[in-house]
Amino acid sequence: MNKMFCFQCQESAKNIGCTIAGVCGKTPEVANLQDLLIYMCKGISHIAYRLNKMSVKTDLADKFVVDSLFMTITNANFDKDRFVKKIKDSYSLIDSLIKEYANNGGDVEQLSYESIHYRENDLEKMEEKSKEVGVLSTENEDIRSLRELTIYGLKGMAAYAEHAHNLGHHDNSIYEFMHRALVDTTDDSLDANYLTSLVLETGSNGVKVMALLDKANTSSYGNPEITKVNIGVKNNPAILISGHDLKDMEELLKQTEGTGVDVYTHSEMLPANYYPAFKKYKHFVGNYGSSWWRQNIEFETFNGPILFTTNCIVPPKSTSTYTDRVYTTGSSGYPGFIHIKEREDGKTKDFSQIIEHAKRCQPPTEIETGEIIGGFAHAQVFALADKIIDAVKSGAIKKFFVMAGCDGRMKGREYYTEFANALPKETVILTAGCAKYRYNKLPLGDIGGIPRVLDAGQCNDSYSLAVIALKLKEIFELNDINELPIAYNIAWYEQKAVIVLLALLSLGVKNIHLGPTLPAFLSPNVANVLVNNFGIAGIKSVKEDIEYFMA
Ligand code: FSO
Ligand code: SF4
Repeated sequence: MNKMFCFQCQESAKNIGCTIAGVCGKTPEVANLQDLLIYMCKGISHIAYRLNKMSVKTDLADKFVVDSLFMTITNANFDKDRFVKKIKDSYSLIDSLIKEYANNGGDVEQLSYESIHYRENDLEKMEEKSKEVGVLSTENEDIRSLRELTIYGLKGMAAYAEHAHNLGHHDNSIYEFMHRALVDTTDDSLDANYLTSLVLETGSNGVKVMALLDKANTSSYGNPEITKVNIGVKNNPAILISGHDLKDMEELLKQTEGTGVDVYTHSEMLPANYYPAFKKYKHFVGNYGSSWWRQNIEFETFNGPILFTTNCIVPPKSTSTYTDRVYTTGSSGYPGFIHIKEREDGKTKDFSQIIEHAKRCQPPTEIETGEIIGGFAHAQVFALADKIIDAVKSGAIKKFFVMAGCDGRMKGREYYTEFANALPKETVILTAGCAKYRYNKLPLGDIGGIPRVLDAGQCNDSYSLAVIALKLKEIFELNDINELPIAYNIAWYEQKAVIVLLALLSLGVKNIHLGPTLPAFLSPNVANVLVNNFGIAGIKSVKEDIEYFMA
């Protein structure tokens, strides 16, 4: 008997599913509570969807579902207590939604989805229930595959919607879609054809949410610009900030100014260095270390406190000495790490505890020196458009390789470093997400001043890469985005990469190669649909793939 079942990320055990404990470190208890929380969200969405159809706004339900989906993303939250609380909070939210539905003339008898009436507080019973309602409760493997593919896309959407929300940017149509899609995943009358179109619709809503977040980020902090980011250290105590939330970044920089405490980014927060609004802070030193999975090593030598604003958290080892220096905020959490509370209406988060902690710590130990270059989001690339177009026309650039997505600890990911190294000199890598750490420190040079690795930013900034592709299509007067000299060799890990992939598919991008392994949640039939209709493929050897792409 399985203790749990999860197959949402690229590390899922044997590429089938984690059944004893998560390869990520998630305990069966937490995995099961996550399943139960998703089940509660489906109930909430059943009511919110009906209210939305009556043109009634459902702000609390929207926020609840977005937070919950985000909390269940791989490596975001390992804290059992937070899930128990969230599940119990759903009961009162559902009660108020039922009331509102009745007040608007809705027929409460119609609210038959089971979780709407679930009110258990006993932990053991909650765990038992979770086993009935998890992923495997859908028996048909193709329907299960399409439902989960939709839900993982929604999880990615939720992450980006939450960051946009934190910056005051909303789009109700996105929340409405999320409610409807969750309801659709519970409807046994919907067949594989319908669910396939739902998957694509999830992709087009993914484009929408990434555009919203792009607007939120750039209107708040300016357009990312070409930046040389210091990877060495200074001699002051410091805070390391990781994850993706730029509002947290802003508030931390403001609160640390003038305190003698420096700030460094880790992993996916590196692109914060590219924003004009953050570059002005003298105590914002640069980036420390590399991608998320190296944190067990890099946090040791950082010496100061670390703030997680989102995933990816790696459980500390029993020998780790940094455990008491780690803080989480937002959707992230880990038992034993201190959690910084949410903003109260109109106020900022209070990071004073971390700042005081930093003052008691040694400055970071230097692990490398030098600079990395980034900041090639759409506005910056458009500013260089003439140069790039000339290089393409003269043959100096023969092909662009979109190598966005995620990094991970699997040995097979060395492929991406080898691939980048082996690419012909007339190629340029367009990257976003933590995947970049596999090649952003390689001496790959430039083509007439254009670096051979152009980093657009975080995984959500894959949107920038799509905008760039669409612009090139227009400039070269092509009918089809697939006629561009762009190849897609994408590394995936968790559910934000799923929404990025679905977004690209919805934009008509074909022949995306996905590695290091294809998702375990794709049933053979669903994988075939993706192969036949979109040319999705896995990766082979570096040599074979380069020959294929350059042919
Ligand atoms: Fe990476 Fe983790 Fe940004 Fe993900 S740090 S793996 S796709 O959370 O979100 O790229
Ligand atoms: Fe396994 Fe990934 Fe799920 Fe963790 S998130 S339990 S590694 S499939």
